[in-house]
Amino acid sequence: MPEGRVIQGVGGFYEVMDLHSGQTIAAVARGKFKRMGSLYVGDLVRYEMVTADQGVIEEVFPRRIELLRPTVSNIDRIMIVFALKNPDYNLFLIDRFLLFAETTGLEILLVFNKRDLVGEAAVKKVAGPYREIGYKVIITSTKTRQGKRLLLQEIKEGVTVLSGPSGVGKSAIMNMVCPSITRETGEVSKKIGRGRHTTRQAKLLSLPNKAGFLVDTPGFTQLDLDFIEPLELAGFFPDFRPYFSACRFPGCLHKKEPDCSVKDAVSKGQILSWRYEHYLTFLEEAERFKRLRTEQKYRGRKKELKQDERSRSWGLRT
Ligand SMILES: Nc1nc2c(ncn2[C@@H]2O[C@H](COP(=O)(O)OP(=O)(O)OP(=O)(O)O)[C@@H](O)[C@H]2O)c(=O)[nH]1
Ligand SMILES: [Mg+2]
Ligand SMILES: [Zn+2]
Repeated sequence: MPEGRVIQGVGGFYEVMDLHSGQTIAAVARGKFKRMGSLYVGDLVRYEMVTADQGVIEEVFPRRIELLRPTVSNIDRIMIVFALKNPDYNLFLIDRFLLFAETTGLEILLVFNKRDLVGEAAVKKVAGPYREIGYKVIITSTKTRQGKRLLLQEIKEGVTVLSGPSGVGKSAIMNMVCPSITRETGEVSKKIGRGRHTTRQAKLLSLPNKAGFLVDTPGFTQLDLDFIEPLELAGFFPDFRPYFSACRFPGCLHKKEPDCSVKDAVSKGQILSWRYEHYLTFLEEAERFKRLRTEQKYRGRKKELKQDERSRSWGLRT
């Protein structure tokens, strides 16, 4: 039975790309998957053709990883996009996106776009520290097409999720690397007949080589740190990792503890002080959620309290 990847799904109709030929077909799901939401974009499936141009999805392979907002499965890489200018980047927000990306364990690509709007010094100022930490950084401009080849090289295989604040150029970057976007959207619309309602759904866009896929998403901006254990937080800062094993206390949170080698590295300039300050802010947030979790009444009213906590933390974050 042929195998494919779900590219898009709207109201029980799916677009599936055959893993072997790269051809896309329209398909419906077998009874057991009919319930909305039981198939994800990104799912790897077995299907059968029932007519010349209509398939039926018979089986779904186990998912490697699921992203829930929006629902996408089997992601390989997270690409975080910020603009060098207009809108100006914000180091705290970059670190927050990086933190969420780190918790997934996926490969991370950091892209600074709108290179045409700034000089060399401005690029170095932000790209330098992140490269030093060890992140893969690519500088792009969709106006001059700078960085296009390097970027394509990095994303040529697997599924890449684009994430980043509004207005940084995510859609422009997708257009730059996938010039066929509009054509593909047109094809999908014809096949499943509901094209105009698809824009808010997650959708995989295939690169010209049909081996790499992109998903546009507003990303993690509204996520809370409620799933991160305070003690695990420092592990998501690759620049802290060389130091913690030398802290005096095994449960060191690198906050006020004596003989903390992370704090020591900060004072010697081996860890950037703003990275450490952001860590402390995230730590506070993670600790607040941990306290909430341990409060008994939190269990019964998990949702309401989360909502409440979210509105309070907005105020603190600015
Ligand atoms: N100067 C310059 N402008 C760019 C570049 N890339 C994108 N833009 C412009 O920035 C604006 C926002 O680009 P989008 O691609 O819509 O940004 P986005 O990240 O998709 O935004 P959302 O969809 O709101 O999340 C548009 O006016 C683009 O023309 C670039 O490299 N240089
Ligand atoms: Mg966009
Ligand atoms: Zn420590």
